[in-house]
Amino acid sequence: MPEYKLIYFNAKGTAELIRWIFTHGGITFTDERIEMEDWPERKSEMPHGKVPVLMIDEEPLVQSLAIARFAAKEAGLVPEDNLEAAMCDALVDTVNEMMKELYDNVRKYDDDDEKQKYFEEIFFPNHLEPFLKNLNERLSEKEWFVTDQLTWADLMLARTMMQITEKHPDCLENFSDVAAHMERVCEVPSIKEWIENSPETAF
Ligand SMILES: N[C@@H](CCC(=O)N[C@@H](CS)C(=O)NCC(=O)O)C(=O)O
Repeated sequence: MPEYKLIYFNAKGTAELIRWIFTHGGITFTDERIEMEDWPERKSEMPHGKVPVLMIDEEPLVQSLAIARFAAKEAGLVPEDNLEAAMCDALVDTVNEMMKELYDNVRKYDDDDEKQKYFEEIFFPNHLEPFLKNLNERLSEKEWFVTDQLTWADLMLARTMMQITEKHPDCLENFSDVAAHMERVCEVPSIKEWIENSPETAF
């Protein structure tokens, strides 16, 4: 087994899914967290000046989703079946695209009230709500999103729903099956233990 070192900020951000995947797979990794004040001098060490970076022995792997997919394969969280694996990718890409839309827009506003207004008046009705309706229907019939077992797509979904509900606690009010899915993932013993013991961070 190679040595894994995941380099990111002292934050959850786009690294937390990768941490969940390694943890769930019982794969040992070094969780290197860079403090913001050290970033200017560390940035030039990273292949594209960005994190997360996964060092696999001496080899750097970049891009959070490429790293997560790699880790998920190592952890047995990607289905063997090609179509089921693609279904996982499709959900992960959809969630990622939606979150990019959210972050690209909220960063335009300095004021928290304006961010909230954008969320309530634009993001929720146009992006999140239609997605949740679809998802809720599927999850009313299935325990896990793609197969009858947990995949990395379930982890991506639950992690993202946690992130959203931390800031907007009511948004799953009408989507009880999505809320139940998030709770189900958080009750998986490995994930539960990680959540309980991971450091408090600003984001
Ligand atoms: N598409 C890349 C984006 C990488 C990225 O923008 N990372 C941010 C943190 S989430 C970063 O390194 N920001 C610091 C900087 O650009 O100096 C990925 O998913 O890994």
